[in-house]
Amino acid sequence: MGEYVVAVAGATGAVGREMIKTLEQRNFPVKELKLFASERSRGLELEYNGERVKVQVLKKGCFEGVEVALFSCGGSRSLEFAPDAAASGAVVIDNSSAWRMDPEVPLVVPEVNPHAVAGYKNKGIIANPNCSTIQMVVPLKPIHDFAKIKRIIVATYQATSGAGKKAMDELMDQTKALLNFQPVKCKVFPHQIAFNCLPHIDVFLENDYTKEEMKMYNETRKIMEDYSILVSATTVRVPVFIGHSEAVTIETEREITPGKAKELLSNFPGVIVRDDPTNNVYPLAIEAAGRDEVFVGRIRKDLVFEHGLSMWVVADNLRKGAALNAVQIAEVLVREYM
Ligand code: NAP
Ligand code: 3JN
Repeated sequence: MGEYVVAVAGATGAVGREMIKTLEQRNFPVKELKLFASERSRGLELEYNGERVKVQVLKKGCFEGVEVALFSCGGSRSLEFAPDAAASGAVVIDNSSAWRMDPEVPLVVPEVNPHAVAGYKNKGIIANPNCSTIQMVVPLKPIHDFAKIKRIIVATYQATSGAGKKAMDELMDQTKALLNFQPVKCKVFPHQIAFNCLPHIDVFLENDYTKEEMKMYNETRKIMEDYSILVSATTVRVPVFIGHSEAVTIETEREITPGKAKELLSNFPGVIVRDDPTNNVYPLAIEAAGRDEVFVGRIRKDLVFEHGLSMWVVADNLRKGAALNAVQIAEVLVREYM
């Protein structure tokens, strides 16, 4: 395998920094690493493999010579700069929602639909799904293949890091303020997040769901390549720094017992089953933080659907939910196609 000129756009953000760490930890074949962010970060240096790399300003033409470009600098920048990077010859792996539902852009979770990477040839862009969708479809894939999922009802418990670095700071600042009997300031979230839960992630849409909830609906169907699957999601921000948790209930066409689901999940790449409730063993955000796998537990027969299962799914939203999944896509790309 060769080595590649790799760029990270949005390198200074919560996800961008995790991307740099992930490239290093997974020994991605990097010939040269270029880092881009906004004017605010001009001149800043970030560490990669023991070396200091200068952050440059993202601008048209900056991707000349880049072969793989990992984007994590927001949807409007992706819309503006991804076509430019692709035109310069880079394959863009974009972490925003900007390109996810474009029929010509593949939306990939490597454990689920790695073959879709081939679609990068259309526009030179591959989309990385939303974090809540990624961690849900990984364990649902083997169950879908065995029993065909008809409906999914999911409630999420999403960490503040999903909303970026400033959102994590807000949770920290509010927690400190409240423990010192001081008033709190709300800048990132519309209400106090410390010691609270907000059933509101991204904007509200005409159907009264949020955009985050509709991402789970639309993206799940595209990744699973099955538009008959229905998804009802309630996405909730909770006062956790890292690690999204999800209560997932599914209805399947064929019966699947909890035992069979555990067997399938135990053998599926990227999944760890933690399911021994009598000994208080189930997935926890604090244990998933910093880990690559999706953790699944509380697997039980659902009491509502004739063929139904309920489970608790936890993953590090910055790693499997964002940076790691993007780097895994890049690994498939260079291994199979470049
Ligand atoms: P963040 O911590 O706020 O970081 C934002 C990054 O974008 C920073 O590097 C910032 O650079 C850069 N940026 C902002 N405006 C820019 C501009 N005008 N030109 C160039 N760079 C600019 O946010 P984050 O949590 O890392 O998320 C970044 C993006 O990733 C999000 O907007 C979202 O699209 C995507 N995301 C996806 C998932 C997922 O579910 N897969 C999860 C989280 C985020 P400066 O430091 O210079 O401002
Ligand atoms: O809030 C979370 O936990 C995940 C957030 C993801 C996110 C944040 C800002 C913009 C996205 C995303 O990836 O769906 C976007 C976006 O729409 O690009």
